[in-house]
This record gives sequence, C-alpha cells and structure tokens, in this order.
Amino acid sequence: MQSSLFDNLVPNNDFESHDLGNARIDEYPTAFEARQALKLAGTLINEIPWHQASIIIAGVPRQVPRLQCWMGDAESIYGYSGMRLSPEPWSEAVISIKQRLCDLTCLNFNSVLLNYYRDGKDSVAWHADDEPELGVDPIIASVSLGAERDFQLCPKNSSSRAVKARLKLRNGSLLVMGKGMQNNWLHQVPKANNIFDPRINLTFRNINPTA
Ligand SMILES: O=C(O)CCC(=O)C(=O)O
Ligand SMILES: [Mn+2]
Repeated sequence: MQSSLFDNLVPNNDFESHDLGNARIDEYPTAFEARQALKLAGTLINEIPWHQASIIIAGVPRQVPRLQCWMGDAESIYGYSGMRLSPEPWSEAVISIKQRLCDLTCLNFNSVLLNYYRDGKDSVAWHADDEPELGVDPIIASVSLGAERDFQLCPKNSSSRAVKARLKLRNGSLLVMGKGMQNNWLHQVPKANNIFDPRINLTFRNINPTA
C-alpha cells in the first residue's frame, strides 16, 4: 500500500460549513499541520514548473499577477482566460495533497491549478470557475499553504462588486467550494500591502475532457 505523507495525522474533525443561502463552502481550517504545510509550500515553490501567463484585457496584453501551473491527468486540457493549458504530470507532493484531500472529503479530482502568490502584490481578481469543461455546477477544493490571505466573495449578479462575505485562507486550510458557488458567486484574493511572504494555492478540479 502506498504510504501518505500524512499518515501520522489524526482524522480531521476541525470543520465548519458556511451557508451562503444559494451556495455552500466547507472549511477545514487545519487540514494540514502548520509545519507540514509550510514545508510543502517550500517544496512546491522549488519543484513546480511555474509560468507567468499573459491575458488580453481590452486589447492590451497583461501579465497575470501570480505564477501558475496546470497539472493533472493527461487528457485534462483546460481553456482558461483565452489560454489552452495542457497539464504537467502529477508531482509526488501534489499527489500526497490530493490523497489527504480525498481522505478528508471522499472527493477525487483529475486536475489542479496551482497558484504561487510571491507576496501581497500578487492576487487573483473577481471570477467564478465556471468554464464549460468544469461541468454544470462544479465542486472545487482549494488548499492554502503559506502566508494567510483574504478570500472575498460577491454575488455574481451584483454590479457594485461589493464584498458580501469573506474567509481567511489560513496556512494548511482546505475550502471545498460546493454546489452553487461557481453559479451564484464570484471570488477573489485581493492584493495585500502588508504581506511579504509567499502563498501557494491548489484548486483541485474535475475536467470533463469531452466538453
Ligand atoms: O488563491 C486562491 O485561494 C484562489 C485561487 C482561485 O480562485 C483560482 O485559481 O481559481
Ligand atoms: Mn477561482
């Protein structure tokens, strides 16, 4: 039997479910032990083939303010912000995180988008992960390693983009964005001028290769 990096951890009953009315987020604040989470962040920073993508906004190419890597089963091709991403093969460290996730939630995924926020100047703007290849109402599991950042939410149909809910993205935490989240809400990780440490985020997804 393959052993996991996390065999020594007790089953996690540190759990909170956030009801947003038309959506749910399940939070496991201590899915990964704090020191282990920081070690994993260091491993991923060094081992992952990071890329800085450019996207066209109003006709002007702009660099995305974070580094990324798309990883997963070979057929998990992802169309995202005008890009078509072929996956990197699973790394050992990411497989161990995926296994821990599966042990905690019984969820399995065929791909993951890794984000590397080098410091508080890196961010991700308002969006929903609602591309057709993710299916009709996808469940996405998001692991945070390293510097704590804010996770902000606003209803998809609001014109003001005012923040209506927020969570802390703690080192070692796991959020499962459940049914309704990508259909009804946008999320973002804003810039933070008081953060100087890196953060790694892994959002595990299921790509339907025929979409
Ligand atoms: O960094 C995060 O916690 C969120 C990342 C995200 O929303 C995404 O990659 O789609
Ligand atoms: Mn997202």
